[in-house]
Amino acid sequence: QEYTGIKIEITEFAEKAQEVLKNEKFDLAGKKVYLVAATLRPETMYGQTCCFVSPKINYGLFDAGNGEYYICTEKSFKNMSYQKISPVRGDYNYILKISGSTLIGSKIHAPLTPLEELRVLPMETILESKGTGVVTCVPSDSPDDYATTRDLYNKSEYYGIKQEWVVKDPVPIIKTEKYGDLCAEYLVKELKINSSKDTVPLATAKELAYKEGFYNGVMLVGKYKGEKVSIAKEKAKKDLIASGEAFAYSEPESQVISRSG
Ligand code: ZZB
Repeated sequence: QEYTGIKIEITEFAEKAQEVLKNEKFDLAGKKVYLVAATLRPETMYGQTCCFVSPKINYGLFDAGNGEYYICTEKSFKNMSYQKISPVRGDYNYILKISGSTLIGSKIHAPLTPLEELRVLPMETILESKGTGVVTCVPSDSPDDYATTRDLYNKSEYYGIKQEWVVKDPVPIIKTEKYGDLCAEYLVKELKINSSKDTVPLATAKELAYKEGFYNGVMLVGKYKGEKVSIAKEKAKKDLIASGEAFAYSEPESQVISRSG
């Protein structure tokens, strides 16, 4: 499974996270800290509206070299350390541990999205075993992200977040004949998905969205506007890697639980 690791810079840590850094004597001066989100859809980064972490996962903060630091699961950084992504091969000792729950509310800057300042928000269905444990939110084209965003907006108090942190409306970025320009919203409604916990119909929606987007989708925005998704995907990935905003990251097949989680 080859993912693109998207570097999402934390521009202001949530208060609880700041305390963790302080207690661990991690001084942010001169350093850049990124959440690394694993994606199979680099061409959709134009539609990011937040970054999800799991409130149940303990992440590590790792030295990625050149004053850059990554937040992701230990297992994913271990894989990275054997893929020339980190400074020392096979060295995956974390500098500190930080729980997803403390990161929620942090301000971030993500590549390609026109929305300047986004937030870190909770997603309870993130699998610790897959990718980096960090998921970038594209509610226009990912049914899981659409359903989670809707739950977060409608029950912000229950989730312990501020409603104004949630970008309510997805940004249209890809058009298909079948599902229009917001395929995730279309499919969530079509399959009558009520909550982000409806995992079975959400897995069906994800498969349908992947297929239709890849084979019949056309970009509505960005450098590859008007091009087919199947073509824009590789180009967008190359661009993000060339600009230093992303890297290729593979995961051994045996570590992947299932394609749809
Ligand atoms: C942005 C994005 C935009 C994604 C989209 C999908 C879609 P798969 O196919 O099962 O391997 N993801 C990554 N890591 C995790 C995790 N640990 N737990 C839960 N979800 C995770 O899934 C890969 C996709 O699942 C990744 O690509 C990521 O969301 C999410 F428009 O990144 B994606 C139709 C899907 N559309």
